[in-house]
Amino acid sequence: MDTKLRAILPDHDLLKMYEQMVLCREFEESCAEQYTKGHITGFLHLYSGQEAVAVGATAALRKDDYILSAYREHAQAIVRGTDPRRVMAELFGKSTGICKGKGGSMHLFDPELSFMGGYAIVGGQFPIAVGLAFAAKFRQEGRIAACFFGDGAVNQGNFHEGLNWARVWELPVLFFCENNHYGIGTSVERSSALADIHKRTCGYDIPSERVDGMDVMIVHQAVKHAAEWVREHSRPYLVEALTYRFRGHSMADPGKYRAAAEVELWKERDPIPGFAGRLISEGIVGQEQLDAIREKAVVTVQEAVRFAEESPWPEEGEVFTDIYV
Ligand SMILES: Cc1ncc(C[n+]2csc(CCOP(=O)(O)OP(=O)(O)O)c2C)c(N)n1
Ligand SMILES: [Mg+2]
Repeated sequence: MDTKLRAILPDHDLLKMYEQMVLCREFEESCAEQYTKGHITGFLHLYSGQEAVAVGATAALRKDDYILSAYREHAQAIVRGTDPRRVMAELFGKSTGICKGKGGSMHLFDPELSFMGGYAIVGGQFPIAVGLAFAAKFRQEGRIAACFFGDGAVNQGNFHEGLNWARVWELPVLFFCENNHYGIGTSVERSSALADIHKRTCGYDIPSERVDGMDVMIVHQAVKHAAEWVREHSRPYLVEALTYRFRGHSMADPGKYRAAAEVELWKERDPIPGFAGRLISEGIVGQEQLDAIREKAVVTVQEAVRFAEESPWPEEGEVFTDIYV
C-alpha cells in the first residue's frame, strides 16, 4: 500500500490497532501455555497469524454492528471489547467467564457488545447472521451483521442458503471469509471446486472482493468500504481475506499436512512486525513505545490468567440454568 498511514487514520487509531494485534497474539500464546498445563481443556483453536483480520475489520465497523464468528474467536471477542479476564476465565471453565464457564473456547458470547458468538458447528453462524440482519432492517436500526467464517465453511449448505436469502431479502450482511487456506488438514484447493472463494457469490448477485489479510490497513480499508456499502444499500457483500494460522488447527494438531517452508514463508509476512515497521518508518512511533505496548499486553494477559486461576468453579446448582430443557 503506497498511501501513508497518517493519511488514512489518526495516530491514536493506528496505535490502537497495533496494540490490539499484540494483545491478541499474547493472549493466544498464553492460552497455548495454559492448555499444556491442563488449565484449559477440550478443543482450543488459536488465532496467531490472523490478527490483522479481526483487528482491521472490527475497527471498521460501528459499535452496534453485530459480529458473529466461528470457534477461532477469542480475538474477535477481545477486539470487540470483551474483558480478556472474562474470556480467559471462560476458557478455564470458571464461573466468572463471559458465559459463566459453560461455553468454553468455542462459544464466547457477549450480547451487550453485540458479539453474537462463537459457533462450533461449521457454518452455524450464517443463518443467525441473516436473521439478525433481518431484525435490524425490520427495526430500521441501521446496523449491519458482520459474519466471519473460515474457508472450510463455504461448502456448507448454510453458506449458500445464507447468501441467497440475504440477497433475496436485501439484508445488511457483511460476509467475511477468513481464508487461512485450510479446513483442519484439507487445503482449499482440495475441497473447493472454485478455490477463489470471493467469486462464489456471483451465483447470488452479491458483490465481493479478495484482500491481503496479513495487512491490517488493507483489511481495514476494505471492510470500511464494504460495511458502508452494505449499510447504504441494505444489501449483502462478501470480503475474502487471505491469511494464515501459524499454529495447528487446534492444540491437538501437529500440522503434518503443511510443509515447514510454507509456514515459514507466511511467518515472514507476520502482520505484527510488518505493521510495527511501517509505524516506525513513517515516524508515528518509536521502538521504545512499541516495547511498552507489548509489555502492557503481557501484563494484561498475566492478569487475565491470574483472574481465571483465582475464580471459583460454577456452583453445582448452575448446571440447569441458562440451558434449553
Ligand atoms: C457442520 C460441521 N462439520 C464438520 C465439523 C468439523 N470441523 C471442525 S473445524 C472444521 C474445519 C473448518 O475450517 P475453516 O472453516 O476453514 O476454519 P479454520 O479452522 O481454518 O479457522 C471442521 C470440518 C464441524 N465442526 N461442523
Ligand atoms: Mg480455514
